[in-house]
Amino acid sequence: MILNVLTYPNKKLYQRSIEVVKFDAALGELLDDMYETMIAKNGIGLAAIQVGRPVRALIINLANEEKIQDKKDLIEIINPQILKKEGEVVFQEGCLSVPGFYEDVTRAEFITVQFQDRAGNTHEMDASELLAVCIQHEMDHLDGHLFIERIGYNKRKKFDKEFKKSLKEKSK
Ligand code: QAP
Ligand code: CO
Repeated sequence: MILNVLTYPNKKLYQRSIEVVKFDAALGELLDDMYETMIAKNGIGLAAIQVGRPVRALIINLANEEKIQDKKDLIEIINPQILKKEGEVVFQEGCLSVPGFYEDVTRAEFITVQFQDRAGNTHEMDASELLAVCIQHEMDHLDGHLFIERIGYNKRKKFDKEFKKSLKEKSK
C-alpha cells in the first residue's frame, strides 16, 4: 500500500523515533509499504517517520552500476548505531519530505553502522560515499532532523524564501 508522505513543515517530522522492539508481521508490513511508497515517489531512501510512524526504521535502495534501482539491493535498517565515522564529503541532497529542494550537505565519507534487519538479526556494515550519506540523512530523520537544518545560513534563507513562494503559488 502506498502511504502518504509527510512534508515540511509538519511537526511530526521533528519528533524522535523510538526503538523497534517487536520484529513481527506488522513491522514487515510497514517496511513493505515504505518500499512501495518510496518507489512510487521516486525516492532512494525513506525513514518510517516520513510516513507518520515514529519508529527507528529506514530503507535505502540505490541504483546499481547499470543505473537500475533493483529491489535486490534494498537495505532495511532498524535501530541503527554509527560505530565509526571518517572523512568528509559533500553531496547534493534532496528529501521526499522537502519536495523540489536540493542543496549541498557535508557529512562523513566513511561510516561503520550496526543495525538490525526485519527478523531482528544484528549486522555490521561499512559504507562510503552516497550510501554513507544516505544512511546519515535517514538516521537524522530518526532523531527528528531534516537536511535543511544541516545547510549553511545563506542556503537556509534561500530555502525559506523558496518555501514561502511555493505557499503563495499554491494559494492562487
Ligand atoms: C535522501 O532522498 C538522500 O524533491 C533520499 O521532488 C537524497 O529519495 C540522501 C525526491 C540524496 C542523499 C542524497 C526528492 C523525489 C527523493 C524530491 C530522496 C522530489 C522527488 C528524495
Ligand atoms: Co529525507
